[in-house]
Amino acid sequence: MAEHTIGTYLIDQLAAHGVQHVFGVPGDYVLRFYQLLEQRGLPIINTCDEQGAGFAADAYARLRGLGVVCITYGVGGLKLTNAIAQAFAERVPVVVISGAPGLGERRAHPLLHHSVRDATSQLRVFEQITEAAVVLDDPVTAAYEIDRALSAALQAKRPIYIELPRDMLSVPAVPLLAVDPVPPASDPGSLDEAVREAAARLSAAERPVIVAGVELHRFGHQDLVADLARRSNIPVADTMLGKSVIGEHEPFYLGLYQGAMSHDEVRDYVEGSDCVLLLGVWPTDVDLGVFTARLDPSLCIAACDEQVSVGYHGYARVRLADFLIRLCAVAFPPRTLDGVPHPPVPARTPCGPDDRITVTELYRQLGAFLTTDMVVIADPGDAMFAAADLLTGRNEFLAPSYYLSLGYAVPGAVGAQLACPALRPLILVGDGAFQMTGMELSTAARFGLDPIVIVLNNGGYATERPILDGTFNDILPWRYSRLPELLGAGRAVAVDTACQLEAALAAARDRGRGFYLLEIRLSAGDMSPALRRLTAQLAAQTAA
Ligand SMILES: Cc1ncc(C[n+]2csc(CCOP(=O)(O)OP(=O)(O)O)c2C)c(N)n1
Ligand SMILES: [Mg+2]
Repeated sequence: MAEHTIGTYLIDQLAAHGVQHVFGVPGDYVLRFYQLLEQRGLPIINTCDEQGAGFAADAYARLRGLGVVCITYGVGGLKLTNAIAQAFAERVPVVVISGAPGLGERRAHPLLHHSVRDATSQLRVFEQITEAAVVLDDPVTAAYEIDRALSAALQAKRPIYIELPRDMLSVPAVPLLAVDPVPPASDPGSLDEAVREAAARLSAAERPVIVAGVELHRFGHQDLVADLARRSNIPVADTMLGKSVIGEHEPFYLGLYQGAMSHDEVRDYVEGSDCVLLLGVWPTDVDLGVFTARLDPSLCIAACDEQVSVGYHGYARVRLADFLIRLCAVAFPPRTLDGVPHPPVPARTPCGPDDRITVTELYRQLGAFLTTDMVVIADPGDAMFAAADLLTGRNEFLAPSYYLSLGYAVPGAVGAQLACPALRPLILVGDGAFQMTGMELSTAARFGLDPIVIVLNNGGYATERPILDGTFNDILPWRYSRLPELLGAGRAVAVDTACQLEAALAAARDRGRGFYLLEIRLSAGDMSPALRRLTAQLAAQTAA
């Protein structure tokens, strides 16, 4: 085996896990590692800001299985914490590599730039928001620690933190032990019993339904759930966080379930079912329609990463994959999908040349515009909530719909297009969110990417106005469509009417000219019915 330094070992392990890009902003504690990354063929996508790099690495990981962000100490690392907290909350395996002061210089001069309290401050912050946090300060254990941390990220689908003191970069590494990446197996007895009881209930049910959740995506079980739906003819609803787990054009697709915020037909079907199979669903407030979901636990089968419950019976140590594989082999009684509702395709309302663009019309046109070579990336706000009705394909919708950090979509699109160059990003972003990280369009331009960017300009924080309004929900009205002039790249257009939108979307199909930004100038107070329903619930909660 060729001799490795700690730096080369780390880089080669990342490449071995399919990583082809690293996102970040350099600083003196990490510059030599950046040089080494380039020398070993891992290009660096340097973003305008570290948070942008974190979101880009997150989207890259959602599509490819692992993402990497590399930053300098303190000023860089601590700016990443929001993005990494989101990755932890939503189970996305992102590797954070932070350069750090060398061990030698720490001994000589404790007051080194970018330090906070002491040499462990940043490490302790990341321990809270990662699955494993390691410092490569010992040549004997460094390679082992790298393997152990990477294996933790891949198994738990959560971020990890690797701190690299700059004087350890070129120290020889000793690959000692292979870390066994085999995931814990299901308990055979528990698995048998869980499958038997679940299969009996699903077979006996008159109107069973599957609700597909986020873990199916994170653990790569999309084929299994589609297979189960096809074999059993049990219809499938998805959740906002699980949107993109299944193709929403499939014949067995019922619609998006979100408690009382769902369309009536979907809510009635799911809540009227006598056996609801919840696969990888997290009962978050957003996915349960701010806890308006009415699911009788005695009629539910819930399967997550490591346990299954059937009604009130719990089965420990049952892996979701094993449970699904076994369910796919069950001979269910024949059923048809007759009578199962399908999501309505919004009708085209004839519009005159001067008809003002509305959120409803925007999403109707986007529904007709979307093709299977696009990935929709939505920021929290009406951009994301209105997208509930947008039918997307498998792996073609990304949104942080649990942790809900604004500013995800533009940098996320940079990561997504680099992860899957065959997919063109369609970014849905509010004006407030755009003002947070929209400058990452500069990164998209620099690296030759061509997202379509839909900025919903509604004069500020529309999501918050129905909850509690004040001048704090206003923002400076930027001229978003002037951005190409500033960046010297891309195209943009301001859209006031439905007809202008049709023309702009037709022009957006033309590729090869960088990003295309559509500034959608909405009337004050215009919002999607989905957001109206959500904010009514949130307002009631805030007032309570
Ligand atoms: C980073 C971050 N800061 C603050 C919030 C709280 N917040 C939730 S929605 C919202 C308004 C978003 O405004 P905009 O992006 O314009 O979308 P709109 O609500 O207008 O659809 C804010 C500030 C958040 N979710 N994330
Ligand atoms: Mg807004």
